[in-house]
Amino acid sequence: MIDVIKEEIKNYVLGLGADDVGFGSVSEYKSPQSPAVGTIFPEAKTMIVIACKESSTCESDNKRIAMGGRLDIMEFMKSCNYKLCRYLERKFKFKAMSTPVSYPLNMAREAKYGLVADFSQRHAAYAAGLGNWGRHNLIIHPLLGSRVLFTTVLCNEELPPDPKVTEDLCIQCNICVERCPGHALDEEGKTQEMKCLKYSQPYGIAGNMYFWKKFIDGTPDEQKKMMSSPEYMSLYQAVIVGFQYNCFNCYMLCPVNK
Ligand code: B12
Ligand code: SF4
Ligand code: SF4
Repeated sequence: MIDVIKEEIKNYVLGLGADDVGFGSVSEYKSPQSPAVGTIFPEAKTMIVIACKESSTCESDNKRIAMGGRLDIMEFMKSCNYKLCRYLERKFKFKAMSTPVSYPLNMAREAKYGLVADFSQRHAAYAAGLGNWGRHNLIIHPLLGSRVLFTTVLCNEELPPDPKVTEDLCIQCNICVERCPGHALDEEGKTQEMKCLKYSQPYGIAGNMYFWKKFIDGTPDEQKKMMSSPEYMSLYQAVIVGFQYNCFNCYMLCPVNK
């Protein structure tokens, strides 16, 4: 019976248009930095992880267009989360909670000011058999490759987990390392976040702080100029729209099942 329910859920998620779905046991979620799942949802037993392949929009040299594609996929995944939660609650009377694809993030010092998520989608994807880590510290899906995002719905029912992907999917071509403009991947097994952020989010929090520090130190004339600069307008746009990614290289250039 439980296998039939799992199959029904799987078909429902694929019917929404997602590329893949995996089931993982909460006891197999082993994120070294994010808090325990029990602090989010004490009765959680199963992680239903959704995988969606990003379209070729991320290849555009026009980074606003590339980012628009990212916003499309995030909207879509958020809608999958909500629909799946309601489906589980309505149809099976499970209790379900969704986790963010990206933000909101914990901006406290212990979460490195937004660098450690309340729920790590990569560790969930690994536990749910949707892939394993490549040299770029991202999850490579066996069929969808690296260019894929994950999001998770937690539920209080024990559903049989899918087997983990154990084979090494990374072909060690080193493209991700060589094409990282910030040299953020030079050290194996670790992304140097600040080096990545400088290139991937020039109008993120660090750019914002840098701008305002310069503003505070400026003369009234300099301040006036700064208020009408493209930097200020871009920071304003980022505040309205959310993070604006300016680099997708490691994610988009990985040749595995591109
Ligand atoms: C904060 C964050 C960032 C930060 C910090 C990155 C980081 N070091 O984790 C910054 C802004 C730098 C960033 C950059 C990017 N991010 Co980001 N990010 C997140 C976010 C919101 C939280 C990640 C987190 O909690 N990190 C802290 C913890 C988990 O990291 P950790 O414990 O140190 O884990 C490391 C080790 O486990 C290590 N590791 C390496 N090898 C191995 C092997 C094994 C066996 C194990 C167990 C672990 C392991 O990998 C991890 C990273 O260093 C997630 C969404 C989410 N909620 O999960 C997206 C997420 C990780 N980002 C994603 C993407 C795509 C990107 C970018 C490509 C940006 C872009 N343009 O899209 C770059 C890629 C950078 C890179 N190569 O690492 C995707 C990755 C999808 C995938 N295929 O794996 C995610 C999962 C979003 C999503 N919902 O799909 N990101
Ligand atoms: S997103 Fe860009 S800057 Fe960040 S690690 Fe990947 S290639 Fe480097
Ligand atoms: S680009 Fe090459 S080295 Fe980097 S993760 Fe992909 S296969 Fe591995």
